Amino acid sequence: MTARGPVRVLVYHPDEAREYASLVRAPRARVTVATCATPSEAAAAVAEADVLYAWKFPPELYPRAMRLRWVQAMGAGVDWLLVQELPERVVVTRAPGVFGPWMREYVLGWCLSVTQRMEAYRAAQRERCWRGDVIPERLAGKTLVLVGLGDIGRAIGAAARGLGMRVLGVSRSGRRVREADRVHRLPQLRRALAEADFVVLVAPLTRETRALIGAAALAAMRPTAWLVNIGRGALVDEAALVAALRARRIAGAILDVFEQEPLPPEHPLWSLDNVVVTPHISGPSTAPEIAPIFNDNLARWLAGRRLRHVVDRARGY
Ligand code: OXD
Repeated sequence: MTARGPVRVLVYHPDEAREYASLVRAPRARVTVATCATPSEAAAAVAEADVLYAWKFPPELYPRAMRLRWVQAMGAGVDWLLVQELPERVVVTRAPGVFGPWMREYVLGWCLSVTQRMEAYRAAQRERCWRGDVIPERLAGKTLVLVGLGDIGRAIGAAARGLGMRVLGVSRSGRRVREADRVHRLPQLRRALAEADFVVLVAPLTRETRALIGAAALAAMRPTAWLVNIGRGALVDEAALVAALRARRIAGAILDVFEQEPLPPEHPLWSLDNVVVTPHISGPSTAPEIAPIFNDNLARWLAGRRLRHVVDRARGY
């Protein structure tokens, strides 16, 4: 993994490439930094790149990246990166620790909006109506099921327990973690779902997790339970979800991610009264938060040391 000569870093981001590039810290004699914001700019520059620091890099350009050895992802998920076109020799690194603090606030904020009956009070206020009959519930004592127990899932689990919730986890390994009262393996998913007041999907999208929440999983949930998806749209069979929501087989869904993004205007999820749609903002990437992770790894790369946060490409995360 030792690098020789100036290392060429290509920073790719549709809107903020310059900001990410401006925060790259490395001796200029050892590193050159180029920025690209469009696929055509990237097509012209990718052949020179040793390192890619990127958000949703166009996969069709990987075959031209003959020098490429390392990609640092700017986002939480790496499914867009782990494509066939990416040569085996390329190391992929993630940015753990950054997204959990954002996403735990998103999840608990929306869970609280349900238990605090916020929508009902706001609607009543618009009608100048005193709804003393609508009583909030306590989040404490309710059960949150986390499907996915990586650093983000565990950050959510810790915060939920801090509010007195019971936390059950579901993961591939079933390994116990401090942030959950109990952990099930994936094949026991439905057993966990049956106990949930809130189900939070925060698993990576892999062969094993694609369409994990289909008709059978939704049927295992209680009619009072809410589904919160902050992972990937394709973790859920959207047609089955729409059917379950329409039939009120579950209470509702808070959805930040979708099979197709932006969610098409004609999609039925927009108009269901038991659905909240947010535009994939639960864990935003910001250059100042990702930069220390990249800079630490870049220093390691220049020193010929092992990179941190390396993705297991066979596992998919
Ligand atoms: C993602 C992200 O990976 O929002 O989707 O970070």
